[in-house]
Amino acid sequence: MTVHSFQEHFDKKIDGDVAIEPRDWMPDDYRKTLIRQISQHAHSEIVGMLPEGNWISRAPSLRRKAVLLAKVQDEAGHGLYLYSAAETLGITRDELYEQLHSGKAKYSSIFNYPTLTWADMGAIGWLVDGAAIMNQVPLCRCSYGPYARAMVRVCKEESFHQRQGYEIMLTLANGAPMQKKMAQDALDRWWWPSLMMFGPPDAESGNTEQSMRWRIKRLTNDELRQKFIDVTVEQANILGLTIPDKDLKWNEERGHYDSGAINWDEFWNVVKGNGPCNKQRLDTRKKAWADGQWVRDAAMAHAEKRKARKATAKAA
Ligand code: BYC
Repeated sequence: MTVHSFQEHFDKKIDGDVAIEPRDWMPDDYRKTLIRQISQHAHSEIVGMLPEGNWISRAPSLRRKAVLLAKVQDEAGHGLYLYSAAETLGITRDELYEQLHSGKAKYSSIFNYPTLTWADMGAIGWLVDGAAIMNQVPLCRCSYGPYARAMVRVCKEESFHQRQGYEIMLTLANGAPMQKKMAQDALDRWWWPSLMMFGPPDAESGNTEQSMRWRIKRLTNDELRQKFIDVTVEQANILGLTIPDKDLKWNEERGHYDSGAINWDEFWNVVKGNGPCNKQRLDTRKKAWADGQWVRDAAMAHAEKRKARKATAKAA
């Protein structure tokens, strides 16, 4: 087959919604885009463990601690599926970690904000995992098979995470005035960064158009953001909390909520590494990697020894 006919075959599969699998021919740019998106997604899961991990030892009850611990462990699992999916595209795990540690690879802006109170665990589950689900459900139909399949399980777990966050918010919002105040304060701090998670507006998104054509992305950044706003406003009403946007208003004609302007300068500043916790998050990841060196060395030594023992036994 010529490159031209490989391309034609690939295009046909994309147009016919047939999954692309690791051994199939694919254009270089498709491969690169997938490595970029899947690895950023994997890094986000792993870095995303840090703001919540910060509260495991301070959870207000044994039940809350067990639930939060399970959630944070799930995020590690998501990172591992996603790193494995990225590896099927011909990049190694070491290269992926190197890109994270050197600052070359991005991870979600949301995880560069601090978790100041227990209510932040509620707000993260409700809003951050809620936004993640909105973004990831369409990714279950992504054209790349391994990524789409990983997303199915990730989404099931994220929906448990979203509920646990909402339940924390519900408890606080119906608790003492001080607890309700904490919940409102968390919503005030996490609302806008959650909207930024969906990425820049469509007009400024360099990757959306091509990713939609390749059926990697099924909905645009703005479409997903709007869907998230529409469902979340109703959830805030049930909590009796106020979304910190004075321009938020139901638009009968559009059948959607209109909302105020997002501070995109803040978003790009965080993406460029200047958010409140960027340095702390990366330093923590790099330290964890360095501290784990002896484990990797021991595992390699063990594997070498086994290999040598097997070779001796075979020779005997
Ligand atoms: N933060 O052209 P665009 C989770 C970058 S983890 C930082 O629209 P694209 C969870 C973007 O990479 C949630 N950077 O890009 C874990 C691009 O730069 P490059 C993570 C961002 O890829 C633990 C540039 O801006 N979810 O759920 O078409 C606990 C222009 O953007 C961000 C995923 O990763 C951002 N928010 O669309 C709880 C989902 N947004 O790469 C929860 C998978 C944009 O050209 N990823 N940028 O240098 C996606 O769906 C897409 O990659 C995005 C961006 C919608 C995020």
